[in-house]
Amino acid sequence: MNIKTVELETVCGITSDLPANVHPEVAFAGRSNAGKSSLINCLMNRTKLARTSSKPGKTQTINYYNINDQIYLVDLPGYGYAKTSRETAKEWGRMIERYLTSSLKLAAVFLLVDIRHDPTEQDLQMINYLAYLGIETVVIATKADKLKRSQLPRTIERIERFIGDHIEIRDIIVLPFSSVTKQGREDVLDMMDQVIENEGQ
Ligand SMILES: Nc1nc2c(ncn2[C@@H]2O[C@H](COP(=O)(O)OP(=O)(O)O)[C@@H](O)[C@H]2O)c(=O)[nH]1
Ligand SMILES: [Mg+2]
Repeated sequence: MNIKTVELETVCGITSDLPANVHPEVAFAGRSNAGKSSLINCLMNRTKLARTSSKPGKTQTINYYNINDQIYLVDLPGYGYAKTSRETAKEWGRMIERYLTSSLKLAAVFLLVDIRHDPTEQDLQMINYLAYLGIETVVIATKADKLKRSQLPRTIERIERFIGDHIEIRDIIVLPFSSVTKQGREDVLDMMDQVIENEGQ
């Protein structure tokens, strides 16, 4: 898809009502520091749309970006930040749960993991929960530029196997991505196109 217009249309805090959007939504989730803000900026061809940070755990809102008046890119708060208090973590859980269970227009979730590490316990829980809710899920392995190209296929396979070994999910797709080289950018945009197309049927 071609990005013509992007507008941060809605920002939801812990107690805000979620918007009743007419366009389909794709949501991006993952642990803090996985590279979510960088990926969103890369997809949108902006440098400072979503705030990137070396200090994780800041964003505690759900941000809705309206793209071309066709689809919403939904930026979910990152989880798993070590310094987050238990209370904040609980609030985060409730917020995500509310989003995932009540968003009528949610079409797919992209779950980001750092390609250099095995998915965490929380990543696995998230994948399991999404499967339980019947939400289409694609795992994005970020920071692919940190590996040698020759290591990529093996690493992607390893992550797929790791997920398969830990939870009973069939055919989970793991897509390599880099916001530095833009590898995987077209793949994600194509999947968003597919969501728009399916919506029109
Ligand atoms: N080399 C490399 N670094 C990345 C990539 N994506 C994110 N980073 C770095 O990882 C850190 C966290 O990125 P950020 O997008 O803020 O992660 P978020 O917390 O998930 O939103 C920052 O220092 C980024 O520069 C990538 O594709 N390649
Ligand atoms: Mg971020």
